[in-house]
Amino acid sequence: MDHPFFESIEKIPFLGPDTDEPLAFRWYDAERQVLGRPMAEVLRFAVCYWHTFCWPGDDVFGDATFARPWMVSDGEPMDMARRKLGVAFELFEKLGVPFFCFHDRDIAPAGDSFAQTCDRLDTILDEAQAHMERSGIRLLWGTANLFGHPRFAAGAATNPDPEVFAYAAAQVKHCLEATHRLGGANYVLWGGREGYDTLLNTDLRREADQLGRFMQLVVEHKHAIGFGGTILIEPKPHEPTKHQYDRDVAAVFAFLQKYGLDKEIKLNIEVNHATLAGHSFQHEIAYAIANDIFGSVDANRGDPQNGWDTDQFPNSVEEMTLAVYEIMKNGGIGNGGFNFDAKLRRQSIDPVDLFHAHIGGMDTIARALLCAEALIDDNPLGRHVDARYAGWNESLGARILSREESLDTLYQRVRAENLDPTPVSGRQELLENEVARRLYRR
Ligand code: XUL
Ligand code: CO
Repeated sequence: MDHPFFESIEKIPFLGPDTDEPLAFRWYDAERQVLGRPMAEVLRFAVCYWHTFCWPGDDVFGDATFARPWMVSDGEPMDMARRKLGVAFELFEKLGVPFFCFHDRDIAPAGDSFAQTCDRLDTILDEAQAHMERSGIRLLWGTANLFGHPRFAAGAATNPDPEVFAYAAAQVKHCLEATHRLGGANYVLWGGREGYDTLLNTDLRREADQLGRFMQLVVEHKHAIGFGGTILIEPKPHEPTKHQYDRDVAAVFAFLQKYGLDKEIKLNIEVNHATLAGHSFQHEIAYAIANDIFGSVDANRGDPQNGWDTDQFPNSVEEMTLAVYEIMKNGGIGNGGFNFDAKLRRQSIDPVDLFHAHIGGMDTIARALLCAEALIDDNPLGRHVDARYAGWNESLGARILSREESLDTLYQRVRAENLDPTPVSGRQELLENEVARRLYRR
């Protein structure tokens, strides 16, 4: 059929910032050394199967707009999955991304029974594995779709019916093992419908315990099969449910601690989910790092005027720089990566639009990385922060933290020494200028 599908498109070259060629990278130069390593290794880009190959361009008001040959309505489902797989690897290879991600239902169709559904996934994943071996492209994460089928309408792990919990558990066991077989670096759990629509029919305490037990089962099984990757939860405040339990990084951290999982599970942080929760992306990254639960990134952004998950490709170097700075100054992306869990706009109907979208997203993040590198090398923010908190390394601060002081001794000291601390400037505007002058460096 369609091999190559993107017929007129060659492998995307790096041509540098001055090129007029639209199908080229201006900033993403896989080999360029940044922070002591090649950019490709520092960023670990991934393309997602879901939006890129499975979303047909429909919305609640209108039909599919993308004419993709693997989405024809009378097609045999396994043939369609194979077509999609071939085109997917063509895109990954032409973009030169090192990783991809999938939901089980994105990559292989459901069957008539649970057993057939599992067999179909295994069959397609065997073929995916052959593509991976041939191309060297690796799996950043796998995940199970526990939200699309009507059986999950009232949640998966948090469903009032334990049989739905059992079904979800069986699906995750199978998908986790498949991810392990493919050498996946992580396994993601996004609580698609783990939340509520109305408290009138919801037992919050019970649902939290169900979700806690579910996550414990996943972690126990990870260890039982020897999966060395990281289990990641992806927070989101709402959509599809009115209130999702994994609301934001702070909510997930509290949940993990309550169920004894904070050393076992880390977070996959999505830009659009952060902003929907009323946070900046930088905040969510920094909060996760500060609590040792940062794992990976879904780099898709929202629209500042829209209050829903628009899943757009990143295009703000400024927003990305601050988040990439947080990540890089704290040791980097580690086992995670920058995944584009992003959608084209519905009118972007041409196959080439998939390239424009990913090139723009990769260039935005690559450029942000260069700005972050300058902020790390020159260290204007770090120096200011160190100086700002210096008192905590010295006698009084150190004594407070090491429990040598009580309320009473502090009272005596303030009284005896007549302490009268002087306010100091936070220098916010200066620091904003320090960031601004390093943006858009070459
Ligand atoms: C949904 C979302 C998912 C997760 C994986 O908003 O982001 O694609 O990344 O299930
Ligand atoms: Co996501």
